[in-house]
Amino acid sequence: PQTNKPNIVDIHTHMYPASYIKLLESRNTIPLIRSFPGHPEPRLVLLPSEVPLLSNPSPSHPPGRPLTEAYTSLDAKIAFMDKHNISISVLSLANPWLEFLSTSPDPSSLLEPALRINVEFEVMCNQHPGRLYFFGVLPLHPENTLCALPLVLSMKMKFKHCRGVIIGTNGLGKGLDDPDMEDVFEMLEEDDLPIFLHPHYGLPNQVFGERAEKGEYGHVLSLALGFPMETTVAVSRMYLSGMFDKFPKLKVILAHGGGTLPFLAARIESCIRHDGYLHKKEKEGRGKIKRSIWEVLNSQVYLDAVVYGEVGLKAAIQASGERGVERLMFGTDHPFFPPLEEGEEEWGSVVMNTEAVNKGLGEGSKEARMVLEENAIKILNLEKP
Ligand code: 5CU
Repeated sequence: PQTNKPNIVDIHTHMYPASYIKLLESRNTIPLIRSFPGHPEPRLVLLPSEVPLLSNPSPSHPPGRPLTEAYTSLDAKIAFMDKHNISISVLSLANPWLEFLSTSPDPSSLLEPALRINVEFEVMCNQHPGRLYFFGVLPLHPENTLCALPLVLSMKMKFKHCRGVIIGTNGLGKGLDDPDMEDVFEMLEEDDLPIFLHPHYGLPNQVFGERAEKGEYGHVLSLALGFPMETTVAVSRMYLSGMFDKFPKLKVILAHGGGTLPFLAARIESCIRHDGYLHKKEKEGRGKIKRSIWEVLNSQVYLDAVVYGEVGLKAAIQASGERGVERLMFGTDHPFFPPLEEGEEEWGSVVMNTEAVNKGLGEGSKEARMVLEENAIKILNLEKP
């Protein structure tokens, strides 16, 4: 990395290892990889909002995104890191992880791919000592919550570079307020493995209307609004169900600055305080949420800084409490949001996130250094470069 800028730690940076790519190549429902006539690169089709476009693909703009080497190549990841002054990356499998396999009747069918992917990440980390860590993937199957146990155990023991797990908002199929998730949360709390919570589904297509469904607005509505709302709903359900009270040492890192949680936390709090049903339940001793959403945000939740602007960044810090600046960690979302024109080497999406930190907190300030580098080192127990 260049020496005149602070080193950056990127905690939100994805890859699809070789075995996952092979899996997607073999599929004909999403997630899948497919080639379209007239387009040299195969395309990666992931999102539920892309399904309507798959059955009738536009010849000029087929669904999905080009599967470039940025998604698959470790050399490309390292070159990206060097270009953007990133000294350490905490890699994770991108959405939708292994959720599409959870419909198989045999829970163990998830175990083998999960194990293989985690091994692939560990091998990558070993190739670049000190520069790479990863969030592992879990085999979450509705029929057998404990099938993740051997992997969780080996994350601490065998995978020296594993610093937590990435999961989606669906959990075992019924969200993160599902009582069956308690087994999973308990294992992660016990092993002090933070959850990196990341969206995949967005909001239902109908919310965005016919023109969006026909692809007229590209991915804008699902990614800018659907993804953050999905995270907000998932973590709010988790909070309302009392999961944070049950697992007070569980750490949850929310993608994209917590979705819209920083902006909506006070509204959630007010709705709780003024809800007749919850009030009655509490009076009858049938359950009380012990801590306010603010207290949870200040103690168990961490936010990434993938918000692209100063306003969102400051909201995320403020929502995270008096010492909120200690709870934000920089991310890029690489390899998503690449430059669209050839020859643009620096990624505009990364520049926006870096500038948000530098403008919001002051370039070179102690606070900016914390968000760009130091918080992640401390929270995720990384080796200082
Ligand atoms: O562009 C996209 O579809 C995505 C995605 O699927 N996941 C993500 O993390 N960012 C962007």
